[in-house]
Amino acid sequence: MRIVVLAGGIGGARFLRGLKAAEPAADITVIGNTGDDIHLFGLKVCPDLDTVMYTLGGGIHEEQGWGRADETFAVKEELAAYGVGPEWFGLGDRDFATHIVRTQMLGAGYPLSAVTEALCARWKPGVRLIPMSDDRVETHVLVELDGTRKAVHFQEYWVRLRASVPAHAVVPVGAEGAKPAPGVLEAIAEADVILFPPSNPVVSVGTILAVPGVREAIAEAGVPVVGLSPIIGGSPVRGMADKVLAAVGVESTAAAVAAHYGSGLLDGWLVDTVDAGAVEEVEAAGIRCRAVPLLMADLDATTRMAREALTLAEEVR
Ligand code: GDP
Ligand code: FO1
Ligand code: CA
Repeated sequence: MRIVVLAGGIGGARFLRGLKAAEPAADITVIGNTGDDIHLFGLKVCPDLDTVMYTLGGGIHEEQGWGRADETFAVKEELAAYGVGPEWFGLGDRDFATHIVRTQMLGAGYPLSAVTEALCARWKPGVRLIPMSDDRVETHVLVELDGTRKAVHFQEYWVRLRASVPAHAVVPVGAEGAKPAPGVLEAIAEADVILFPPSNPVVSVGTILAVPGVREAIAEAGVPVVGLSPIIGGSPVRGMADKVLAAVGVESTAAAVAAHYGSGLLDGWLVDTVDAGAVEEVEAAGIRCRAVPLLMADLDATTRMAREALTLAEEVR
């Protein structure tokens, strides 16, 4: 079975672990969000690609969900001693090596998709990880700071400001002119099923869908498209997805996120059992819906979620 997954960072990566366990023989292609990417200290950092790569490759800091296990911060401390920041972004020594290799290869002329493949040769994530585009796309957030509106990089909004200031818009800068990376449209066209993991609907899956051609390819693939809600009981399980949903005018409920994707894109939607009351509303909107436990508490629970998503895909096929 060929499965395509549109993934952000932690939510996508953890779900993929369950999917691999549920379908060990499946051929899984992950289309990764690169709107979170940021240039720091002259290096290109791809948080969501790295989170997927480290999580599936066994290098992730498990509790934190991003960055490397057994990390140290000597380089960051030395940079700070020179007065060089940003001090608010925690790049560790082990992680730095990844960004150095990536930046060196990009400088030598390799596209990000080839660089990602090279990095994955070390981590062996057991999936094919492709960035959504080789072109630069950077999510910016229009915020209100000290009474004035200003666009800041998504990482500044998320990590430095902790999404605590009003956000008026989320803009994937560069997306309109970006081309899907080699293999993205092909994987979608050849998929047997397409899954939206419980990733951020705005700044993860939404950004991937903003690359021209991706949404159309999914709609035209003619195969089941099934998503899992990252919102349980009216709140994100972790992070501040409610803030970016509000910025695009979407309520933080499992049903509203399904409606945001829409029946033109989604065939099936899983909500958590606490949101069983939303099933009728989602189905009335033309999306098949089931309520099942959606907390990725451990690998077993996550594996069951992946099985439920594939079962729902068979039902709507
Ligand atoms: P990020 O790039 O690291 O923010 O990760 P993603 O975009 O892939 O996923 C973030 C989303 O994952 C958040 O909105 C969370 O609500 C959701 N999430 C995290 N853990 C869980 C979980 O156990 N169950 C569900 N249903 N969603 C989760
Ligand atoms: N998230 C944080 O909340 N604080 C950090 O200092 C931080 C550093 C960081 C470094 C590398 C990396 O790959 C990810 C990192 N993240 C950090 C996570 C990440 O940037 C964001 O939480 C996600 O992209 C949100 O979607
Ligand atoms: Ca992210």
